[in-house]
Amino acid sequence: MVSKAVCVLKGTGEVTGTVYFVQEGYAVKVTGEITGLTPGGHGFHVHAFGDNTNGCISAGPHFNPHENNHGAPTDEKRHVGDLGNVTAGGNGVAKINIVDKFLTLTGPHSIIGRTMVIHEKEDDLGKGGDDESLKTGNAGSRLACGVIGITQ
Ligand SMILES: [Cu+2]
Ligand SMILES: [Zn+2]
Repeated sequence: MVSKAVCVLKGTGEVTGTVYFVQEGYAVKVTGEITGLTPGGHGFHVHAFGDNTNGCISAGPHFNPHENNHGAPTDEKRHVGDLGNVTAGGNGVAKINIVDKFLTLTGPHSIIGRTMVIHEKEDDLGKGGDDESLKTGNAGSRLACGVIGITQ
């Protein structure tokens, strides 16, 4: 049974980060740090594929095994990958400390082998009032990403 995972975020620019995942019962605790961001909120999601052949774009859409619309982490219906926003301070550093009940490291909907993406813009959490809001949260381009892998 996999209980821990890690992801190193890299992109074409300055943004880098490390994200840790620990299975805690039916929830996953997500911690870590991302640096090189502009101050403010940045969309943070698990995307469907662990494919980085053409950079972060190859990771595909948000991980969405239940075919729901995009939403907030607190919504009952959302993409499994919807972790909302992380917020960078004036120093460009975002500290991550999330417990999420949709993520899992085991079973058919495991996030292992999929990709974590940090975005250019703030995620509108599906409340933006347009079609794109219900798919991506209008979070803009993909600044950095990494495949989620098993660790000890
Ligand atoms: Cu995303
Ligand atoms: Zn989504």
